[in-house]
Amino acid sequence: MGILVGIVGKPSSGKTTFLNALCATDAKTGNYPFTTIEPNQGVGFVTTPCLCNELGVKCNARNSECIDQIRKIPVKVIDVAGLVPGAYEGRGMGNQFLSDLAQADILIHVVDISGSLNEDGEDVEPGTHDPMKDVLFLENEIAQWILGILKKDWIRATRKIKSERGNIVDYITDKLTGLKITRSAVLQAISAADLSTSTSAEWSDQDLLHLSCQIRKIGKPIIIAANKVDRPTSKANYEKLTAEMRDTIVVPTAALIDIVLEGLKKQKKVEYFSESGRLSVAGDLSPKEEEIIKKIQKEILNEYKTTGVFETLNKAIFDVLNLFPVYPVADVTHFSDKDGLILPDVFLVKKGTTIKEFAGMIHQDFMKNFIYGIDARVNRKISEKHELKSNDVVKIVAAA
Ligand SMILES: Nc1nc2c(ncn2[C@@H]2O[C@H](COP(=O)(O)OP(=O)(O)OP(=O)(O)O)[C@@H](O)[C@H]2O)c(=O)[nH]1
Ligand SMILES: [Mg+2]
Repeated sequence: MGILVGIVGKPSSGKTTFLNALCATDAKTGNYPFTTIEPNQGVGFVTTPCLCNELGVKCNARNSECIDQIRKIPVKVIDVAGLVPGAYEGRGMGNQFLSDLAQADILIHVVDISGSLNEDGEDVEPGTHDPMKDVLFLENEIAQWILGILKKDWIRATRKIKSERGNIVDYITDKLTGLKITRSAVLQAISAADLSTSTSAEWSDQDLLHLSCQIRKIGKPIIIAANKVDRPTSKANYEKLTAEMRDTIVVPTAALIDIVLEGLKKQKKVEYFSESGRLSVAGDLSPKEEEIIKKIQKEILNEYKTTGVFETLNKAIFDVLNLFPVYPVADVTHFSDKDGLILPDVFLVKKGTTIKEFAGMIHQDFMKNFIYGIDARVNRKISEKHELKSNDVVKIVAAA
């Protein structure tokens, strides 16, 4: 199925610009609310040092790319309509928006850190809107959405579970399967909300809200892109938000600046590497362009190193979801597949994934017919319960 990243936020915060910068797409942007109605999709790349360097081989990347020994792993990204207060009750683009996000594993919340838009995404005096409000509102909105799904039929269902000795964890998991929320996430959330599974028929509305907040945290974690850091009122807000958000990662971003630099790069006027933020002049610039470049170098790249777009995706995958790369091979001596391609594929794996589950990520039949695995780095047999770790290279031995 692969990982899906959802880009969310209020109208005009820069979600589509962010998608375009991240995925080199050309979706429509605009300085008015609800430019996006139908979701836009793209493919972004997370980067990690490729194992070809460490293992001293020349790789033949296939499901990913390897450039200068950096492995670029594709991840699907979706940019949806702006979210306004009351969406879960149908305001703005309402529930459609939410169902577009159902399959997302993580959300990038693009916030207008300059504080120049009200909660509906309309222009206000720059710096007068507190971005913290947007953060709290979005968390609540998603939790309310989950709560709405849980509450439907709740009383009847919990009575039935009580009388028939059913399992509340299974029931909730079942209700939320459409949201890609797993049984273990539900269990974790119940425990974090301090609820007892044996008394679900007595859980109060407040309990259900707490539970929904925990499910949201675990099942749809959020990373914040503090966007539009190029604007004068942004820096103070960015520092304030970072200080206030202890458990959430906040990355300063300037999606529009990335688009501007990529545009100049296309015209061969600059050399620019978005991932590292390296920028240099490569051709003739007009005085105006020269001024823009100087300003970007001084106010964005010197200050924040990069435009933050790629960093946000990398942090989302590696620091929030805690995924890590694992390379499957067929030949453990040459680290190649059966056709001789070296380190062709890499998969993003969750902590706790066993070799047998990993086999299932490659092909259902591999899991069904799994016999054992081999850790290719040391050429040692591993049993089905063995948990994978970052940068493992493994062979799966399955019955034909
Ligand atoms: N200064 C500045 N402006 C930006 C930045 N990113 C986006 N914008 C501008 O913000 C406006 C809205 O951008 P969009 O990408 O269309 O915003 P959106 O969140 O997709 O908006 P909706 O689709 O209407 O919800 C546009 O005028 C963009 O050029 C940025 O980093 N800096
Ligand atoms: Mg948009």
